Amino acid sequence: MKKALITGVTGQDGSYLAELLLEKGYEVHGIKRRASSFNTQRIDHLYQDQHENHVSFFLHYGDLTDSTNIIRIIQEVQPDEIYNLGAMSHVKVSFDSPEYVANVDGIGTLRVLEAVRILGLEKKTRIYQASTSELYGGMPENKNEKGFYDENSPFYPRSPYGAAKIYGFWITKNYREAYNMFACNGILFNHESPRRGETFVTRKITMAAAAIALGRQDCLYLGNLDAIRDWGHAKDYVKAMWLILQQEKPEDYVIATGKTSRVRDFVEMAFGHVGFKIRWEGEGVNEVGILDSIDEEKYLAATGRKLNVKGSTLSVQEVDINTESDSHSVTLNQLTINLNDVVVRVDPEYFRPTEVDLLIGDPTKSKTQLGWEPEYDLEGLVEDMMKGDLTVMSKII
Ligand code: NDP
Ligand code: GDR
Repeated sequence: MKKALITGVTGQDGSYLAELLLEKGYEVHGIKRRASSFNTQRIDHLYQDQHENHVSFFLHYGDLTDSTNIIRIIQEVQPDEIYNLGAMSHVKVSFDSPEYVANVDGIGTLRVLEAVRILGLEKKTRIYQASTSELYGGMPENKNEKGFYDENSPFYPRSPYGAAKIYGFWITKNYREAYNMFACNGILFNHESPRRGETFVTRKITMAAAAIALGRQDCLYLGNLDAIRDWGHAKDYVKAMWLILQQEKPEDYVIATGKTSRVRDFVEMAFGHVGFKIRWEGEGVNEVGILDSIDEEKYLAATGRKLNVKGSTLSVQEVDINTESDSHSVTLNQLTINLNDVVVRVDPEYFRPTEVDLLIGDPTKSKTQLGWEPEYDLEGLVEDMMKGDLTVMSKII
């Protein structure tokens, strides 16, 4: 039975990767941070009672800022594969805590590599480093002749996060060359899912579209509507991580879809899932997204609720039956949504001091060498996220 250690196991990718490796018959160990409230929601379904026989999923308390802890866990586990996914991964937040990001995302990578070397596991343990398209910084002149970023494109990070991750990238490559370690970078472009952190733009949009459609929120505030990203599904991307460590030779790979969309396109698709058509008006910080029309059949199919239309007011009647109180109360909620209401506004608070305008990756090497093929396209991704968030929002009263 192969053993894998995942840093960042409680995050979006860590949870999908743990599922994948358990399915493949691995013994999976994950590092979680001590927090004052629960932070294991994404992996709770994988929990196994440690007193049972044949346990294959283990969690260890730890932190990438703590070398002794990293060394001890790696010594204890003796992993065949380490996936270093732990990071402060929010680009905008990295401008607020640049030193911390350098410590976790940059030096944290060194701590993992150095632990493997100190413990003499260079020949045994393969290491995957979660590198990122943020390394390219969206510099137009650095794209290849086909107009994509690939494994040979120069880097130009545009945030403390990107600057920390570039150290992680190079130190991984250096340990591979200096000590003959099987250490690889996956340069992954944006990937999302129903488990995506709630402050990343896609999840923020799908949560708000679901909440607005159910009458639980009035308006979504966003930053740069014209940022362009290459969005894939996290479930597909963790498969690439695994494939990278199964190759004969350690190499770096770009993982991307090769297709782009703007933030505003994602907004239109998410609202489109519930039958809402958005009309954009105004310019710059004054631009707004207005609810232009509603396709009632799509709304019914997505939400299971029927709209009552009266002029430009659409209402949904909901019945909440509260069986927890002694009186078993029944409440009728009248939710109203008005056509021509502003449902999206720009808030400059979400602008970044330096922005990455456009990212598009060239997946040729990963498709030909790894045989990697994503299953989800953008429509499938949006559908999966909207279904997830409509379920979540339907439960909130
Ligand atoms: P998440 O933000 O969802 O998860 C990050 C994980 O790192 C969480 O488990 C978090 O723990 C953990 N973590 C944070 N700080 C520390 C620390 N000091 N010590 C140990 N663990 C820590 O990120 P994703 O799952 O989306 O991304 C996984 C990795 O891939 C990250 O390194 C990210 O930078 C990188 N990446 C992500 C891309 C994407 O589009 N998703 C694209 C390219 C790269 P906790 O739950 O306690 O906060
Ligand atoms: P990104 O993802 O910075 O690409 O980093 P994010 O979803 O945060 O932003 C994507 C783009 O959308 C614009 N944007 C907004 N972003 C957020 N978060 N909130 C908003 O309200 C908003 N409005 C517009 C941003 O300006 C940006 O251009 C993600 C992370 O997962 C990194 O860890 C990873 O390395 C990269 O993807 C690849």
